[in-house]
Amino acid sequence: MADSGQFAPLQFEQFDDATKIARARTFYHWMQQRRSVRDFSNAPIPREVIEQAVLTAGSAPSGANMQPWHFCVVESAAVKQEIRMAAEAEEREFYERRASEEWLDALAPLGTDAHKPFLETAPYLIVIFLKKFSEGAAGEQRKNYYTSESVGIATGMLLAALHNAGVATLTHTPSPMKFLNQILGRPGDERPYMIVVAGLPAEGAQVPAIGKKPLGEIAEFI
Ligand code: IYR
Repeated sequence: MADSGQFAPLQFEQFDDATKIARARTFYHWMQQRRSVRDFSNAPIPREVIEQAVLTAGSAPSGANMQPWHFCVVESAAVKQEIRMAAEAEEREFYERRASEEWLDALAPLGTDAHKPFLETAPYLIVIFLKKFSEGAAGEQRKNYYTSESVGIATGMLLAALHNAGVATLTHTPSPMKFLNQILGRPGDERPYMIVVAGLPAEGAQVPAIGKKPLGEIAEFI
């Protein structure tokens, strides 16, 4: 191993095979119950749940450990309203003009439209920004690597952490999302990556009757 860095002993918990299998099954059973929710209640969620989930996301691997993400957690009703107004304006453009027939056909089973009340109803909007650059120790600009891979992994871990804590989510990407830099006061070189809407489902919330592909369709062992 290169001797240019500093190293510490790995902390790694070991399980016997039966325990490995049991844990893998339990985790899958839990995770396959995650659904994208579009009908949220305004019931509050303790802020610490969100803080812990963001810490989990921030523990993701990233290119050269540059951690090229920033999480803006929006609780303010006024800011949520601003985001909803701007997002719905983009979505109207999308549904009325920008989206191809093929795209609208693909979305039909989800029953989505330009109307996004959940952006105000849900207690939290977690807006994830992707940073092409980080600030070095001396304030210099440093390039980040594999940024979309890194932020994608962190976002997946955020969704898993919130689901694990009993918080429902929606990954929402009004396009384009540049309005988020302006509303949230983020630098122009950060790319809004995703809005993760987080809260509890409204009573009687419904979700599209869609499923996931079986193992044989998504994987092969060679
Ligand atoms: N951003 C739009 C459209 C949309 C696009 C995809 I791809 C989806 O999986 C879901 C929605 C909207 O939120 O309605």
